[in-house]
Amino acid sequence: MICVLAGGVGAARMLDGLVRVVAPSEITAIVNVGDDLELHGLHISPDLDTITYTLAGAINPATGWGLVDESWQAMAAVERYGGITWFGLGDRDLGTHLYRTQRRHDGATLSEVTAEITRAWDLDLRLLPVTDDPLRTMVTVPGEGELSFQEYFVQRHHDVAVSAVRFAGADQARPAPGVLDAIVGADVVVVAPSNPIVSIDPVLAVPGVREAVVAARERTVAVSPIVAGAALKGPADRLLRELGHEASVVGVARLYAPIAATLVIDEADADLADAVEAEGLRCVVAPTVMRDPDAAAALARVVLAGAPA
Ligand code: FO1
Repeated sequence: MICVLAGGVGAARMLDGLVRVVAPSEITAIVNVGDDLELHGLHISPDLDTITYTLAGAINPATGWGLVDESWQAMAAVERYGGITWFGLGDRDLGTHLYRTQRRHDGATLSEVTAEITRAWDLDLRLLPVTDDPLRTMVTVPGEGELSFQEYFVQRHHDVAVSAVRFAGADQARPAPGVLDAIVGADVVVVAPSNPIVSIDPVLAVPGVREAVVAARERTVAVSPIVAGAALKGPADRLLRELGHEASVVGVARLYAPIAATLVIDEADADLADAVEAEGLRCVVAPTVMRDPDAAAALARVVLAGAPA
């Protein structure tokens, strides 16, 4: 059984590779929900939806989020009224949020609704929100105070410097059903190439989760989201620097040393392999840029081989 700690786009691509290498029924993804938001009265779970749509082959390849072949009639109608349109919700994507919101009103947990949605897309892997309780990533921007994650990431195009990140609700949040068992029972725990600060940390912030991953350290393999000092997508490199870390595979190694025994880095960083190992992790050098599902499958094989048998 493979357990994957997952954020958004990078994790979705990693999972799209893993399902080509091991049976999807063998895979459980523990997914960040700190990016979730309430908008237009709807509960939106971007990381869960990005993974679902990617594995269903329905993702918008141009953006890495939302559905392919979308129409935008609802957003155009909202625009007429001067309503909120900075967070783009396609007409079919809205169906997901309408369903999730209604089911939550019926009393279903986010885990239960997520299982219904993945089943409706014929996905055999298990997607677990890290918690069914409220958890929201809040970002402090000097001079502006706190922004919600999507206000930072989308509304401000993450082009503002950040001085602090916190995960509102983390202290009261409980791991969703199956989360701790999935980590404890995993033959391999994979830390997907997601943003360490705003995708992986909120997952680890739920009480009990970090401890479970630390206990599984020897069979945990992390994939660096930083290649040659930069993020492939999104603000991971800038966030690392702004929060006092090194935006390199060595900086990622320092962050992940307590939770993973192995770090997979790209060939572009091969010269830093010794520096990574000096941080106390085994270092595996391999192509980590998942340009297509075959590249993702090749990386999945490297990751699974990276864990001691
Ligand atoms: N990202 C954007 O940059 N602009 C958007 O308008 C936008 C809308 C959106 C709608 C649904 C969804 O599931 C994701 C969406 N994203 C958008 C991406 C989202 O902000 C990120 O995928 C995650 O929150 C970061 O991993």
